[in-house]
Amino acid sequence: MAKIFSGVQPTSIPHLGNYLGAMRNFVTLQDGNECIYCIVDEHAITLPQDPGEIQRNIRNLAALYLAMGIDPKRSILFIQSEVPCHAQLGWIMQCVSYMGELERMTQFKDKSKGKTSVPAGLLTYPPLMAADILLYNTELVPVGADQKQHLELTRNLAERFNNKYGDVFVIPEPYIPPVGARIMSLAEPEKKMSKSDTNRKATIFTLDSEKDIIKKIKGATTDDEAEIRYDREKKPGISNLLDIFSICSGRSVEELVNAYQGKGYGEFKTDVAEAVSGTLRPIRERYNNLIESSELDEVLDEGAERAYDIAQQTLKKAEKALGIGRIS
Ligand code: AQP
Repeated sequence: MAKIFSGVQPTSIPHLGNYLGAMRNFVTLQDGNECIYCIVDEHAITLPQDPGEIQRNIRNLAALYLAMGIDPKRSILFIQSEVPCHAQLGWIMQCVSYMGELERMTQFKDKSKGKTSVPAGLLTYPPLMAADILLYNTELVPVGADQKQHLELTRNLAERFNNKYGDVFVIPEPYIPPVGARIMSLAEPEKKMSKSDTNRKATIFTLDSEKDIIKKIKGATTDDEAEIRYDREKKPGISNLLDIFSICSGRSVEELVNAYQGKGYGEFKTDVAEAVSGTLRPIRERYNNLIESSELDEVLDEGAERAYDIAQQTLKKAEKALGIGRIS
């Protein structure tokens, strides 16, 4: 039995990469583990958001968590900003962090590139993420490959704190799946699928219609050869579709490569689209039943209460170790 924590930003509807790389594993890890999942809305505001849109995204994400299979009887689901301990421990973790190590984070470099004024929150996002994880004595963090560096920083900050102030934090391990950890853009398969991609053909969102899914997969960038084989470097488009197909069909990449020998990209793409539609269809149907229900608010209210009970104990321990506040 492991303690699991992870989160997703309500910056838009989660995409296929978020689902295959992370959220799908959130569901399977519920078996035999203690899971806590979060809607990390304080992370979302590291870049400006429209208030009305982020409200809608928060509710959509809550409904999608449940639609994907998060069971509130087994797991805690809550909104980050509704448990103030995150911001409080986030500040403490900022004080433990060094500017240099934060500036070296790839995501910070990518997201600040070309900007004349960079929000400070973009730089201090990783210490807040460290706080999210450390508050719950987390042992395992299911994430996509792009979060590996932030996870390493979390471990370093926790160890640095423990070495200086005593054993307060559990040191977490990442859980990165062998297939699907880095789903690539359909338009430019050398870069990862991303919510913020301005090319709408690049990203499949988990609530896309079947028509859109088929259109996006049929239009996915591939190559001039007519051979279906797995080669991430030379055939990034086909390899990405093979990864997606493999997870959505439950068949191994090797099995698929053998099955599609001598077949054209057209037939292959039609079958990939069908597998993706088949995976997302039940999620969309459950989402439609949940989005207007009062069940969502009940789950989030209870989730915030249960999360707070755990989080405030760790926060108190950290504050006591540092000697801040009045220690009773
Ligand atoms: N392309 C991806 N393939 C596999 N996993 C991915 N994740 C993100 N993109 C991929 C994983 O999804 C979880 C939630 O991500 P997030 O909401 O924190 O967003 P993000 O990592 O910043 O990536 P996005 O969704 O593409 O947003 P933008 O465009 O804002 O950068 C994480 O576990 C992440 O690893």
